[in-house]
Amino acid sequence: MTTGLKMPNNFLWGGAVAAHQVEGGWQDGGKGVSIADVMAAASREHPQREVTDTVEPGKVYPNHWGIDFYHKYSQDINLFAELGMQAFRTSIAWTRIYPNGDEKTPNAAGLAYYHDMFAKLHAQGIEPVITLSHFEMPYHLVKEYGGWRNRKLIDFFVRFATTCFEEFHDEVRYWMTFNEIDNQTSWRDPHPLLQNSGLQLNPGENAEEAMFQATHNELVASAQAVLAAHKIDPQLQVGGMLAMVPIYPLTAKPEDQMAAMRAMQYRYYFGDVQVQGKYPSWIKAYWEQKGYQVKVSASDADILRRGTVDYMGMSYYMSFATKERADGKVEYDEAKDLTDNPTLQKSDWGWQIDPVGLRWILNWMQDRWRKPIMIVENGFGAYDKVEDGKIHDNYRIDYLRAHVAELEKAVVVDGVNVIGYMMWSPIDLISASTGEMAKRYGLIYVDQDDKGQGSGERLRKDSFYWYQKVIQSDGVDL
Ligand code: P53
Repeated sequence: MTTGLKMPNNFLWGGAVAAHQVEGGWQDGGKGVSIADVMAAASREHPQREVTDTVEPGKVYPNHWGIDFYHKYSQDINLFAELGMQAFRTSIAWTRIYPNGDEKTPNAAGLAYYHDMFAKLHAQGIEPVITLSHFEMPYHLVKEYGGWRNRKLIDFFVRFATTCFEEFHDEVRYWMTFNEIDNQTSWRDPHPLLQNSGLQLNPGENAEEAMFQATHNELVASAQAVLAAHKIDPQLQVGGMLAMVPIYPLTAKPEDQMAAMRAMQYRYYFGDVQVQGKYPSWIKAYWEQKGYQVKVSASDADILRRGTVDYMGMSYYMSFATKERADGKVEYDEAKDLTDNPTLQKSDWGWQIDPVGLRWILNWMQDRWRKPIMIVENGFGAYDKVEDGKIHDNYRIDYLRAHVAELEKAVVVDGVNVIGYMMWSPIDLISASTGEMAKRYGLIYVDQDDKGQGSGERLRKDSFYWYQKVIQSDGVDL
């Protein structure tokens, strides 16, 4: 492949995971039950993960074991060091620190676990990058309080965040508040509402209104967390985190252009609030037309205005396309208004592969928000085959190479301020959407199947050696 462009010296190359997808040890060290612990596995054909009130016999709960990172982190971090990773993004499981979420004092064993992990990372010269809430809120907060539609969650989250900042501010500089807060714009699907906000809809409840209420509370909590972090240690960098998916107009028809503009406004208003400190104008008009009563308290506007983020974290996997609606309305409903893009190929899970879209969205973010950007996820879920102890995952290398090449153009040619790239994922893990192990993302293979069976052995894939060269050469050798 042609050589890539040289990336700045201080650019952070790394890899990302989330606690619930790797740790396992779901009842170890005083950990409480998280929403991920009651989410049964699904499959590619039937992707809907069922949430059960209790752990039911006969059902498969893959987040109970993850890839046993809870016990194996030390050896896995050695592999990350061998890979050359300069940064490692994971999350702090809320339920290890506050097992039920509403306690007054934190769980010492949980704090000790992360101190140890961060020490191990620093010993290997790897910078930890930490998400506070990555699809793993305490299930108690769902059952007792109704999840994020309840304002009490703001205090619980801010207490958790403050504990983490006080405890780890010498060890962790880069933080993010909520993972992919914008995934909830597909509110017609119950999964993101549950996964992001712990919402189980009441009979007759309007899902979209509930989404706006829950995410308002999250945006206030996020802003309060930023303020708390800067008070504890002004050096701390706190970001938002969005799943960036460009939504293109299908054609040059003005109506298609308008549909795409509204789709982008709708999916990314979270970023407007987190960066600009206030809601965009279209939202208030929209709430009014729909008759939504989003409860906002008197001090919220001031908190949002002051608690703006230091940078924007983002994931990138794919792009969407949309077109004019048959009913002529300029509205966006993610379950109804997306259309295939005939110019793109799809992954086995139907995700449209679009490397140029990464350059496109980085430019869009730079122009709109003018904040540093950190790519904290980008990767390819695929079936892998082990042959004689080797995994020849050229398809994954092709995906990553094409995306890194476009990232480099965005940084070097277009001048976009991207401070790091953390691919998803250095190691195989449990898929968030389906709970499968078979949808593999790793540069390191984990010998384990969808039911948790296997030796758990770690094997370096071909992509491991490829990424090692990319990092060593500052992005020149793709
Ligand atoms: P999985 C949807 C669309 C884009 C990214 O996803 C998404 C999702 C939700 O699944 O999630 C992020 O494992 C998420 C990770 C997740 C990763 O993308 O469903 O932050 O936790 O594992 C890949 O294939």
